[in-house]
Amino acid sequence: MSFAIPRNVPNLDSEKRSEEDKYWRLKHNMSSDEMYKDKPIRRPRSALRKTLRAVALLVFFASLWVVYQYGGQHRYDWMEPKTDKARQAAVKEAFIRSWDGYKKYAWGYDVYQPLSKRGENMGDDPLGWIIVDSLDTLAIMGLDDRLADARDWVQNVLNYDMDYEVNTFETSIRMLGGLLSAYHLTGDELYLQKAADLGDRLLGAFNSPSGIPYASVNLHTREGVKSHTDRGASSTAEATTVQLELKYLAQLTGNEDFWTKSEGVLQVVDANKPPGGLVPIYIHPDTGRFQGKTIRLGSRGDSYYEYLIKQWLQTNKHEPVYRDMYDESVAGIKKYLVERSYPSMLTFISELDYGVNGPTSPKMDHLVCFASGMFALGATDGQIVRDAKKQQWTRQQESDMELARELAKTCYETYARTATGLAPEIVFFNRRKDVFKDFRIKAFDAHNLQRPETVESLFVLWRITRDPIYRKWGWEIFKAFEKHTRVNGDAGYASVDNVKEVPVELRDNMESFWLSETLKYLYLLFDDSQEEVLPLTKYVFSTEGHPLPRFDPKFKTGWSRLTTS
Ligand code: DMJ
Repeated sequence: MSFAIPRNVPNLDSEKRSEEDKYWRLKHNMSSDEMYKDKPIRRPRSALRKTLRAVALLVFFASLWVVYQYGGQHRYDWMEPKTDKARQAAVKEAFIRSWDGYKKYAWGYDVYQPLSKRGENMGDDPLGWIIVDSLDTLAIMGLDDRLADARDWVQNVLNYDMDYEVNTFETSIRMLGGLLSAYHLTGDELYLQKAADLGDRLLGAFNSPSGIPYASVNLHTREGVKSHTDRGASSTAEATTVQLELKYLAQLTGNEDFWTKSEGVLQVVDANKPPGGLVPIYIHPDTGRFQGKTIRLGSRGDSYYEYLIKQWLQTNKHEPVYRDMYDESVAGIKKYLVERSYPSMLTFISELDYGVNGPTSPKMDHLVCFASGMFALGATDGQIVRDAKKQQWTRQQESDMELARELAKTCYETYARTATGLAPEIVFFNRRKDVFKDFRIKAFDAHNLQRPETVESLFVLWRITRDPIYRKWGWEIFKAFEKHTRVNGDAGYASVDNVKEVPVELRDNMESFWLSETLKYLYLLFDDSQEEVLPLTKYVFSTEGHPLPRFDPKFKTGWSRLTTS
């Protein structure tokens, strides 16, 4: 049975208070008198006074202690579910609250503003940004009625024949990935039809001189559109993070175009021979050459590395070229980017603004936190460590697992060490021995957009190590989201303006990845079903958290590397 967690409301009015009392009584099966178990029995007057005074003092010091220990969290902890099952139910409740708020106030819109309780589309017509991105989470959580509402909308409203330029990458990972995962989980042909139609339209983005997809594509004319900024360059991560989706679509439909166009991108990237397998964050669709020297595992660089290892796993290891590229990149990351902070020696991944021969910058985006799960996945291919060790266990696997664990700890600390318990968008780590704070958060970077990368890695590490610490950390993070990002009333959850300030100022936006990733990963983190749900040995999770099955590919890799590591 699931139950709702009352919010932390510092000044409860009497009506709310009595509601909460009622809840407490129900939960503990008590009558209203029984609630006050510490109520003294009648005694002679003087004894009564003394006892009262002692009780008052006790209560006073106990309250001081509680405030000191928990600060504003006390009311929340009071109701805290203790078992994994109850915690999973609490995550599901948060999803339901988010979904129902969206349904009530912004149904069908692409953007949801839970504070002003309204929605907006990005173009003239809706793309299904929130609904399509959430289909598989609805299926995984068994929310069948809500999934039926969503399906109706997809069938009756969603039409991708729109004269509108969409971002190629975002539309692929959120819409195409969402539809494909929903098709796999439900077997409902509607989702495959929509995916095939959308995939056809997206293919226009690849008609560039180099085969590197344009940043955008018009869904009606199917013409690719160069980025209006960055001198027309596409982001490297964006160009290289559509392959899982398009390859699965090729496998399902038998249309080889989806396969060849998407894998061709990796051939072009590799032909640049990036030193250490570390790619600059821009690549130009006209030339297929990298633009600029900035290298990072944060924005515009991140999922390039993620999709190398996942492409290898997706096709049941039939395409070793991607494993080879991945291994080269991990060696490069360890050589050029892994550093430690003072005083706690937190492992972090720095950035290179001027290529591999330049100095590193100790800046780390929250986005980088996906890499912990990626290193673990790369070390064991999704198996539990103890099983992987039974076959072969190399020094590289050991070191990748260690890096995965260390980075997960760092990412957790970026939550645990703020006033809200929520991580900011970006931190700067400290490399000076005479400074006693491991990282600082600049004012401009202090927001939290409900991003999933840390809980995603905690989920992967839990599955791979079975170390309960990852559930413990995941629960702490969920509590912080619950406490600070829940919107008053029934509208759902919102982003936070500054994680260093309590009480928080909320931002009027609820991201679709809150539903497709953050809450899905937290839900799966606490799952204890007898038969493991979506095992990592059979599935790859796309960069948007959409589980796609591994398969023996119909099509073969049409290229090989010019040089290998
Ligand atoms: C998601 O859309 C995806 O995880 C993407 O790869 C990175 N950014 C967001 C979540 O932070």
